[in-house]
Amino acid sequence: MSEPIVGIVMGSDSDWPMMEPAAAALTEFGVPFEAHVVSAHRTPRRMLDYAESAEARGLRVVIAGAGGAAHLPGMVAAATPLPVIGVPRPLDRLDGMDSLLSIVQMPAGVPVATVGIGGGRNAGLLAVRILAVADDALRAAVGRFQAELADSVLARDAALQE
Ligand code: RP5
Repeated sequence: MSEPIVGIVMGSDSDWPMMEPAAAALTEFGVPFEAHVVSAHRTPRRMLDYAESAEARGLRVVIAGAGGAAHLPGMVAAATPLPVIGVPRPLDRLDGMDSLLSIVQMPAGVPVATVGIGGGRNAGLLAVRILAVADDALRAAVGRFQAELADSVLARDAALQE
């Protein structure tokens, strides 16, 4: 397998069901990735080591998912020049609004591209699009994916007419 160019990190292994669709999207497009548990609160030094070494290790995009006081995406973005995509996890309380606001409302200068609550798949697809900016073959694959998506909607509409 090729060296990973996308890093998926999550605050807990309990986040994996939300993050697995991100991994699945990357796999669909043949993008090599790694996935690790890296907690901003429980393993802060590990988080900094991960973020600070990410670029030199060959990563080009980081996808970070967390719930509650979800500081992981923002703190990773603070410690790497790579684009960071944040995925807010809905926990039992507050329906993920706390996670969303913790991730999306970043101070100017430290951007996190935040997807919707529980939006693991879109995070993976957004990472693919970011990589596709400098990769013609990947951009063509994104175009085919979009055409298939449109076809599937038309097919469902046609089924409704039967
Ligand atoms: C966050 O706390 C994690 O990202 C997770 O979403 C949440 C709960 O973690 P666990 O208590 O399930 O390990 O840091």
